[in-house]
Amino acid sequence: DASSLYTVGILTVSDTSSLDGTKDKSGPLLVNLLTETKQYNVQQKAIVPDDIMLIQKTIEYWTDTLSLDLILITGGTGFAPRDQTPEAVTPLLDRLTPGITHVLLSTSTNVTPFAALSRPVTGIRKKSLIITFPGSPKACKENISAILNILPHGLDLLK
Ligand code: MTE
Ligand code: CU1
Repeated sequence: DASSLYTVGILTVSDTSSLDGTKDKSGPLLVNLLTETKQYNVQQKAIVPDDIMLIQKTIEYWTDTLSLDLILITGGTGFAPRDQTPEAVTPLLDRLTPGITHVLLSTSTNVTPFAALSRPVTGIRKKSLIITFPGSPKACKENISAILNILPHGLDLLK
């Protein structure tokens, strides 16, 4: 039943998608990939522009008030001046999870050397695991595939 599923929030960070939600392909893709495992209940979905305060407000609500098990964030991890997802997420983390960050980067650079140009941040705030992905659907699919097997055990340890 739904109460045994891990609760999830999916946050898309993109100036473009925040103005026109139909432009967001990565958020819905992540929802589908998680839902089809039948282990996750995506309770929250949101799109915000590349704005540190709006990113942080959303994460704080999902962690501190809703206590979601898992928060996936897509977009804003690159080098462009507006890419500031890592800077928004990092100060909110109680504990870093460098092993997950390592898996994201090592598997991704096997696919494309350009993966070195994303700046993933992963960690724990209160009881929530927070993971950032790049903005493209391709990168999101590669990243979630790389950690899907280890996620449930990690989430169980957080309870
Ligand atoms: N990671 C994976 N797994 N696959 C990819 O195709 N693209 C890279 C990188 N990470 C990519 C990837 C490229 S080309 C860039 S510029 C950054 O992610 C973009 O990150 P952003 O969309 O969060 O700004
Ligand atoms: Cu790129």
